[in-house]
Amino acid sequence: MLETNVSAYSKDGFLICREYVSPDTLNDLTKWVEKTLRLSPRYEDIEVYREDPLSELSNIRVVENFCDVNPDLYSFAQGLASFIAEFFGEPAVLFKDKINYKCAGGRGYEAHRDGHFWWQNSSGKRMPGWGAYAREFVSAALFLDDATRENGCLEVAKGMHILNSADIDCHPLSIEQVNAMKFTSLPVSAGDMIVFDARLPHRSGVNRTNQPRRALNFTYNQLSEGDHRQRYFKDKATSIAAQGRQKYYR
Ligand SMILES: O=C(O)CCC(=O)C(=O)O
Repeated sequence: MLETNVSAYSKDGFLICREYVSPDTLNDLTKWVEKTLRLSPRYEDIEVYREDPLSELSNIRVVENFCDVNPDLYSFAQGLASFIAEFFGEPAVLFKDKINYKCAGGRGYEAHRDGHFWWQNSSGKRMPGWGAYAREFVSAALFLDDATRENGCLEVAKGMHILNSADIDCHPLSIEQVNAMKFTSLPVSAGDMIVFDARLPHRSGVNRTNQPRRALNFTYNQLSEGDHRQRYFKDKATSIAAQGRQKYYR
């Protein structure tokens, strides 16, 4: 990868990789994602979050932890790790696998930094978001459909991934912080990928079209800080069991 891309990523907190996959690969990924959604009721480790967290009948919003039952998507994610390694400057390992299935009419996401929340471990101890596992995370959102302003493309606060003293620990963003930020919409085409620092504030709007806007999201940490994927999903399930599903754990 070009050095200029890595330095733009370091400065802005994100990088758009246009046409990251070929139309054939895009086709395969879309098929594998649809297969995962069909398979999900059969595997209790796959986490399915719905538009209405309290109704099993409402539309799927997010599906997580599917790589173990979908070897095709797992091997894609592992291949992507060597690309992501260039942003870390050292080997990367998969931390989290997620499908954002923004269905027609699907809700958006309020401004947030990924991994910035508190959760409870099995002993009831309050834990600091993703900081409990590693220091840095890079996420790749690979779009299976065009993402437009109308269907709720990603919006980012450019350059705001560099934390200052107001960004205490892993507290979620305050309303004052969000109001002081300028968000830029990032419309992209199917097959494009947005790589971003987990600390980059981002949000997205409602899908106001009659088609889903699907994206595959893979998050990585530096391999030198350990492989935490299994433990992360296990902890998350424990924390949800204790605190309920209404709260969304990114
Ligand atoms: O896919 C989107 O619209 C945004 C998703 C997001 O912000 C997240 O999953 O943290």
